[in-house]
Amino acid sequence: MSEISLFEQMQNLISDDMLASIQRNTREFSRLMAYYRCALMEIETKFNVLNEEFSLQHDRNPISSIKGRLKSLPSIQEKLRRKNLPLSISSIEENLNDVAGVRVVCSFAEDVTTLAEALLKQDDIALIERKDYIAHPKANGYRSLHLIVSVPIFLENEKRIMKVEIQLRTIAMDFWASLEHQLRYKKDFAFTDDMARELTECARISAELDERMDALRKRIELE
Ligand code: 0O2
Repeated sequence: MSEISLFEQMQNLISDDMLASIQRNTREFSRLMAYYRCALMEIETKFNVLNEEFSLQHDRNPISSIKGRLKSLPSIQEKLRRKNLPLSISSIEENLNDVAGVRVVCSFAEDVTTLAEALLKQDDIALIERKDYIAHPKANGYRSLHLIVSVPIFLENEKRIMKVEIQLRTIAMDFWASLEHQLRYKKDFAFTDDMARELTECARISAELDERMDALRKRIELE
């Protein structure tokens, strides 16, 4: 008896119409992700340019690292389901603000504000939403400045406006958020209240560290 591959078995089960629809959606999804990748490149370049200019003027880099990421298909599906939104290509574009995300880790707390203001002044950038978790940290101590912006990308025959989520934070804020994320998602482990309190206390210490480092920077720059 000849062996039949899993793909052939699926093809036998799925109607031609359904197969064509899956292929069409896959193509459209890949195209949308390519547009988001272009938007990430635009935003990353803008921050690289600001970093370059700032380092010429002030003799130091305000940005420690810039990292872009695209949300994975399972995370997109999970978020749409959780929010009771339709699972479609147009729904992704209309309803999700964080398919493309850029994390900008800054040296000092003041750099976060300076960079955010410099970006928002640019005439091709529009601010959609601002969440200031630095002025108003989350209950667990999480701090970062989140901006949802729109940015144009220029394709061969069209201009598209894409949404990007930008998270700006200091090295200390990033250190806390990365470790908190690792601990929170540790498999088969329930966080106790005591551990949550300890993490919030660590966030307070990291905020104090930022304040002291910023004060030190100001003293050095005034000398
Ligand atoms: P990933 O993979 O990091 O992107 P919304 O998009 O507004 O519907 P939400 O949750 O209100 O959803 O957005 P918010 O508060 O702006 O936070 C979104 C992102 O901020 C999260 O992305 C995290 O990256 C980060 N974040 C928010 N709160 C915390 C926190 O308490 N700890 C840490 N470590 N990070 C946080 P996702 O969705 O988790 O995924």
